[in-house]
Amino acid sequence: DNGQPSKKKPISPDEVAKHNKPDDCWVVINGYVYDVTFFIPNHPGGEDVIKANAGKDVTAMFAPLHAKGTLEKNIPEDKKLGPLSKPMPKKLVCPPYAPGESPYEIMTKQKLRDNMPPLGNVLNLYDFERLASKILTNQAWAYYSSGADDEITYRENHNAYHRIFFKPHILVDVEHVNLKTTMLGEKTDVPFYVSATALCKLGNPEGGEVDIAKGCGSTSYSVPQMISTLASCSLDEVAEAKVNDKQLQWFQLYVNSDRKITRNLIKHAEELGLKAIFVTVDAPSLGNREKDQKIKFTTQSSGGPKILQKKEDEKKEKNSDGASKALSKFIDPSLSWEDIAKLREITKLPIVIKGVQRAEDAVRAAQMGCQGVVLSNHGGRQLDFSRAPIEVLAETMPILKHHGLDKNFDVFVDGGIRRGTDILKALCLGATGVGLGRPFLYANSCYGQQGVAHAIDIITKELEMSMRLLGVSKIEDLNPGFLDLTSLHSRSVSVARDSLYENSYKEPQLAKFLID
Ligand code: FMN
Repeated sequence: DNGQPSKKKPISPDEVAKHNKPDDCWVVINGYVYDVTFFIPNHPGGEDVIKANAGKDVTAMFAPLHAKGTLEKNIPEDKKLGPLSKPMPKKLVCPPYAPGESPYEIMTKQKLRDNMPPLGNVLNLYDFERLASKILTNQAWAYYSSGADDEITYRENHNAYHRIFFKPHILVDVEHVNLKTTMLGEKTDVPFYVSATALCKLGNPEGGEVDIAKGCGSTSYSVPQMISTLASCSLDEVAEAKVNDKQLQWFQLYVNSDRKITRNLIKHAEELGLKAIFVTVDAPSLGNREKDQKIKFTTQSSGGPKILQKKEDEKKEKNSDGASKALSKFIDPSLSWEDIAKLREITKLPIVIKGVQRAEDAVRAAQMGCQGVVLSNHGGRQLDFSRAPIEVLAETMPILKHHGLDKNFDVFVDGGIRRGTDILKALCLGATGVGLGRPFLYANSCYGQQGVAHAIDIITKELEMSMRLLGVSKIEDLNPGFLDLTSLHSRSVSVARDSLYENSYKEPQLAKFLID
């Protein structure tokens, strides 16, 4: 269904094929013909990709990157030309966008996709990551996995958890462990949520964020989902995909330079029953993600590798950006605390500032009436050498307490959380809840809704077991006294090697494909 009215006359493939020039450019999307000539200079993904595919059916390239409704919003009526009378010939149908990949690589990845291990073989969140690294397109893998610059923060986010150890209590009745808690005034079954990640359709072209919504509501605990401004499904689609009424959804807001657009987005999120606005403030300019930039949003006609031959080609290449940059041009770099105060006035929904990296800013957010903060560095994708959020949490909670702001103010953390013990450490330090980004992207890319549900099961079971072993049966009983924080700030500690131990130790293996 292309969503377009059918009163216009059908157009033949031959006619479409004639309009194949930059100054006369028609394309077919979902069986409907559009004249996109006027839009070429404004296309956020760059001009080249449209110009190179003039006169073709571009559905397979378009779908993973654009939410439903994108065409309705951006193409005026007179440029919606009419339905296609019959399918375009094969040579004028673009393959899915896979820059830099040979047909052999594409085929190999498809073969692996057809031989995914049963979900029961996936025991931890790293298994999803390894499988995803083998089957995702180069573009999706680069976009999802990249961190900024040398990826020091990306790795530090997780490594910092390794510098905290537990001090368990023994002989506590832990027969029943309760993971229920409250986030932003709403009851939740578990103290974690799926954090906002853009472009979920890059990895799961059919389901995207909709499959995450279904996965979040289909286990015995329902898990909150934060939906990105840059989601590849529309907000309506994701909201509709909720499985049950108690399922929480939140809206992640990138503030647009055009505030009218931002106001409309917030209003729409309210109408759809989303329960909070998370304003992301750590991306006034996009971080330097080099893996992502190397795979550019550029011309691709055959699905084969792109080889630059001439100087002119290099010049053209300059205009195109990596996926992140291409999508984020609208984000307002002038955003300031005054804007947050204005946002406070236009919605009654809780406002949470996402991307706080020092205690003073958490205090300021609390003082100006925000309901919470996410201590986050965007999964290591923005300023390299930002500190790990868990370290910032340990610094922030005592300061909030000192100002009497630790009650009725929610402090979330995200970045590098991969194990139940990571969550437990954050909860001991006073976090209300934690967000996971990439693990759910990978689970969704490999197995869709079932993968998301399985990831939830894995992390919930890990958390429950770790709590039991720590000697705690409910979240409110957790406190920093359970942790040995001696090494938290020691970013590198030199210890003597234990060669007997190391040589006899066998590394655990990640999940294998059936044809490994
Ligand atoms: N954060 C946002 O606020 N908005 C986004 O659109 C967004 N897109 C992301 C896309 C990708 C591929 C990734 C990996 C992260 C994105 N984030 C975004 C950051 C996540 O919300 C979260 O802060 C981060 O992924 C947490 O780190 P983790 O991936 O190690 O769990």
